[in-house]
Amino acid sequence: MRSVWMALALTATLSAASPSGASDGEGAAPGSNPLFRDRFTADPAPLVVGDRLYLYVGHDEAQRDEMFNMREWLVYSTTDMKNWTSYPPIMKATDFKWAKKDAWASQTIQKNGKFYFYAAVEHDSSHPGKAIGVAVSDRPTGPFTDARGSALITNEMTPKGTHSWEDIDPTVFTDDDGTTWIAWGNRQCYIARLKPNMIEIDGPITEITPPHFEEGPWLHKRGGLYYLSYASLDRSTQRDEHVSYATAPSITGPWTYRGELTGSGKYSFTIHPGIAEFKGDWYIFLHNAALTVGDQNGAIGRRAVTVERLLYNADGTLRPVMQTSAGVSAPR
Ligand code: FUB
Repeated sequence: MRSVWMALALTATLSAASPSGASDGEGAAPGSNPLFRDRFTADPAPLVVGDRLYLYVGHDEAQRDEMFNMREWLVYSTTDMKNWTSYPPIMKATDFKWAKKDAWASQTIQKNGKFYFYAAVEHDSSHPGKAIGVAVSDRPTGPFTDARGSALITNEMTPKGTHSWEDIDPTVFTDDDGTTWIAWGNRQCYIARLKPNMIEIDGPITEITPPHFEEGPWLHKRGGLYYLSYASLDRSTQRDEHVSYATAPSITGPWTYRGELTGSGKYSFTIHPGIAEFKGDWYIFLHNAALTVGDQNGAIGRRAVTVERLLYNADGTLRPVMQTSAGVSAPR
């Protein structure tokens, strides 16, 4: 089957061939974008623990025209959104013994005194296609170890799906009643309840695909309103992903499409939102492909994470977000 991703990869690599993007960041204001300039990072997923925000990312290591080369996940932390601490890699894709490769998008959540890390990887030939694993640690900075010894979600569990990479990009959210939900997908968006042990699906998998859904769902709640933000692609008019969102009065819906939240990430086909409230302010993390490291330009597989403030209107809708160079270094 011809992969849409492969065609888009070529387009995105070519369009990224001539950026005079951000480079090593010497002299860059703390909090300006991209956040990390010594290596390529993607798929940002924030987690707040006490007075510290942890940001989980995939490590982009694509060489030349390679589409993706992602072998491990990294974590950074901050207490002020401006100065970041880095740590050793928290896990490799192949630390899931049943996985072959591809440390794709992830999210970590705290529950029962532990940290649960959900991540997309390529399964071995026993369950071909992408799959979602869950790993656990006593600390947000890991190291994380496989919590099951098998995938939590495999391609066979979503049989109506059209392609082998549909089960990616987990987002996890604990509701006020203590129930944790997991949503994920590419082209189709699914949601299911997790058992209290956090490592098994509880009950049915429901499809909730919103308009123009491409991938990268992110669940959050503010006041009484639930938000499903996601990388969207209107295939009739757009070449690169934007971020769109839907809202609902409950985690089980009904979801109302609210339109686009952002345009595309500079030079990037993908964009991947991650949202968190930290010390009274809301933030949206994204990625673009505007960073140059050494002689390597940004590309579909050489991305860089960014952050912007996320603001709400009085009715709970979100104000449009622009990816900027100043990021949160800009005065309010
Ligand atoms: O980083 C690999 C894939 O690209 C992610 O799983 C998607 O969300 C897109 O960002």
